[in-house]
Amino acid sequence: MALLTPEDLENLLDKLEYNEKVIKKVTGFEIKQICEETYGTFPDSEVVGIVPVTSGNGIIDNFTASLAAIVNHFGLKGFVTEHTDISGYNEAVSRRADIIMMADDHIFIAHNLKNGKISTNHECTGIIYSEIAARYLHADSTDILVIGLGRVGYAGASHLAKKGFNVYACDPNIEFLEKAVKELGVKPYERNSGKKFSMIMEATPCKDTISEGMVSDRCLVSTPGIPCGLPENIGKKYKVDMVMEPLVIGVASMLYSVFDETAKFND
Ligand code: NAI
Ligand code: PYL
Ligand code: MG
Repeated sequence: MALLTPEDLENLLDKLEYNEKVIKKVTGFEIKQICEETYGTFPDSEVVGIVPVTSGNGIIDNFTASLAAIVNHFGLKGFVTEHTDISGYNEAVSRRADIIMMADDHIFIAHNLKNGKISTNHECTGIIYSEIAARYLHADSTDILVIGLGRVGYAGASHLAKKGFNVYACDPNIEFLEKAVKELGVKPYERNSGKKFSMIMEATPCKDTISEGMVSDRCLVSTPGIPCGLPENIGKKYKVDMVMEPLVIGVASMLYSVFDETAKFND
């Protein structure tokens, strides 16, 4: 399990502001619009209780404070409980939280206590980063490459397959690749095939997973992966557009996934 570090969380809202500009430029949409359309939901002044969890590797400095800043950035009222773990959960409920957010080393959830909806950061991150890639204004086909078929990548590949994209994927874990071929109908991508892509979703914990042979003349790399999978020289040489940030976009996706459906989407 790749864990965030306090360094990853530095200048979070500056990184978000930069990525929001890129997303607007390469898709024509704001991140809020993409989230609203992806889930058919809308915020309604929900109160979000954020509970620090001490299990495993323990508290990550600034993690829950970052979540509160993210929740407030998206117009909701967020608070971090004074207590941790079960005591913190109890405190959040007694302080009338509508949504609980908390993470151990394996799973990071958002749970809406009012409508029962619950989501995980991995799935929501895979969905939103693949949705951003899929909306690339300069896409040259419906072919899209997913690099990494773990918890995030598989969710992204599944989302794209459901939307009807021609999904290619690669992962050294043969079991994961075979599962995606069998269950999602993705095509295994051979690195020496010479096939290039204008849309790439990279979800691995490894750097430089993207090679020169993968990149079309105009290409969007949408990657939650930490560290970055796009080598700097390739990014510069091909003027690759890239959306990459360590937490906020995935958390926005989690929040929208547990909001109530909007009336306009109900008819
Ligand atoms: P995971 O460990 O479940 O899956 C990673 C997959 O990448 C594995 O199947 C592995 O075999 C594959 N992989 C490794 N090297 C590869 C390569 N060279 N080419 C193709 N596939 C390769 O990890 P998970 O949970 O899916 O997270 C993926 C990355 O996303 C991690 O770096 C994690 O820290 C990050 N992450 C970032 C978030 C954000 O908001 N930015 C949110 C959640 C995760
Ligand atoms: C949500 C991130 C994205 C990538 N890896 C995930 C991670 O770092 N998970 C661990 C989060 C632990 C939080 C700690 C706290 O401060 O409450 N239990
Ligand atoms: Mg993110």
